[in-house]
Amino acid sequence: MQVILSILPGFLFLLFICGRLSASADKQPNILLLTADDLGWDSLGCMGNQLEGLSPNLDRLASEGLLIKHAYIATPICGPSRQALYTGRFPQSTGMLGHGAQPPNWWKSDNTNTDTQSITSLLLESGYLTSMIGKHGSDWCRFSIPPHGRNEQTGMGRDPEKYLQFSRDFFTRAKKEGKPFFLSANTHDPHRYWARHSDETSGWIKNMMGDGKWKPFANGKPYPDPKTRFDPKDCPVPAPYPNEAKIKANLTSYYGSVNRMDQVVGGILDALKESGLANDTVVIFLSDHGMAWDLSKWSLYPSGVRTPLIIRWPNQIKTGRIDEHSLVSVVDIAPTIAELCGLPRMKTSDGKSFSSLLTGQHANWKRQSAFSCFNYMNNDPKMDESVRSYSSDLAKQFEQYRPSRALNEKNFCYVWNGWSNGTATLPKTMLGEFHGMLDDLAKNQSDSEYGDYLKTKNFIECRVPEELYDLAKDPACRENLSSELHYQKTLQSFRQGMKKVLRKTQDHELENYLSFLNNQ
Ligand SMILES: [Ca+2]
Repeated sequence: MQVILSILPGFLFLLFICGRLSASADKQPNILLLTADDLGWDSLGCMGNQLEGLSPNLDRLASEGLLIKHAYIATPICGPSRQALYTGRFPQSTGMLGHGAQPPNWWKSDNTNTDTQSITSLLLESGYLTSMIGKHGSDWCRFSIPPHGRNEQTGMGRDPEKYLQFSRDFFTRAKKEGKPFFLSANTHDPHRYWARHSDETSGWIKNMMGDGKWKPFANGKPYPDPKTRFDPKDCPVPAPYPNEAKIKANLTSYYGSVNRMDQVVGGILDALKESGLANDTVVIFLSDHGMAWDLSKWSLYPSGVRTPLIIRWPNQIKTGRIDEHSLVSVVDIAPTIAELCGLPRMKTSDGKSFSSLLTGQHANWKRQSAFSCFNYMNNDPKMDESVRSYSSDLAKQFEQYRPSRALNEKNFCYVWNGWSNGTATLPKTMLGEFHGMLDDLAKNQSDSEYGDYLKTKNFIECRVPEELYDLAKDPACRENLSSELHYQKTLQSFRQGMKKVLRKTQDHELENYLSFLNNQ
């Protein structure tokens, strides 16, 4: 029996490749999963960003494989977003709702998450050599080589040389052992604090590095500055933000960090090429969510939940393919990897394998919308521990719990904010740098482009219960159409879709959503 189980993945894989992909793929592929931290969907050259020299390595990677332009993450904060990536399950299915100890005590009494699988552990069990470098955050993943995630091991996730060295050693070991590999390599760039930003202080670095031993670079930091220093006037402004000098000055710093993230990726890809394993390796790149400003990170608009998704598999995926039409959710990635590697279907995943898109068979892919949610940051564990069980008025009792649910389509974004009642606000710890700039920006009387900054400030703090945006006309999500007569049919369709997802995933906020709809 044991023999049959050990050869089963390879047998299933042969069935798979004979059916769908080129016969030249005669063994289980390696997987190199690359993630950026807090990278906006439109912050790469291949996704349309016009800043010259921003992301040469990722642009080249995209040109060598498939770029899926409409991919969406599950929740716009680091830890739970990555949990969803590895498990193929939404936060409400695993209970991985925020940072810190998860699931929280108050989540579900029946612990329905115990059968959760992770793609990492499944590959390990099937004989893959597995490891991880940089930011991770999944309690479900086990590795054959211990995770390499401490700040002194990675230069706070920002030192290209440390990533290159680790990757080189890992690929060498995989070759020596003759095993297929899974490597998850995750930069901390472009997470705040951004390169050369005034907040990037020695005190912050000291605090982040803790007691770890490290040797400073010439700049006094445990990582080098980006090779490129962009001119603020050249920096494109993402849709939600005004085209103001103060905004552009901050974006210079953000784009510098994006550029260093690209350098980290370039080093890992060089190491892969040197190893001679590149032709047998599926490289996947995505971000864990949008940039760390209000209206992006922590938000469910495309600026918060949309990500570039690049997949390269030499000789299997045609080079230079751009998929503008298909819509993919992050929960689809683990089931896709499982299929490509010949593993049995992931039973508990909320997603489906999109392997048909790799060969251009779009007709077989039916996803019309992508679900995303926000629950809480859990940045106050004591407050979290004070709540023993879930109740429908949790958002009223518990300031940091701010449940929102969204469906994104290519042309529309629908959001329900279960906590918003006109007076409740986001906790102060969730109000970011852009929010902090709004009082100052409001003094600019000459700005005719952006409108009322103080209205935006109030909106960020309080939101409204239901939002609908026509993205073709309003990519910045500034004009809420949920009350407009012309859009009622679209609104009803999203409400039906939302009910379906919440029911299917047994979301703990389902009853609150139904109650909201009953009162409309
Ligand atoms: Ca993140």
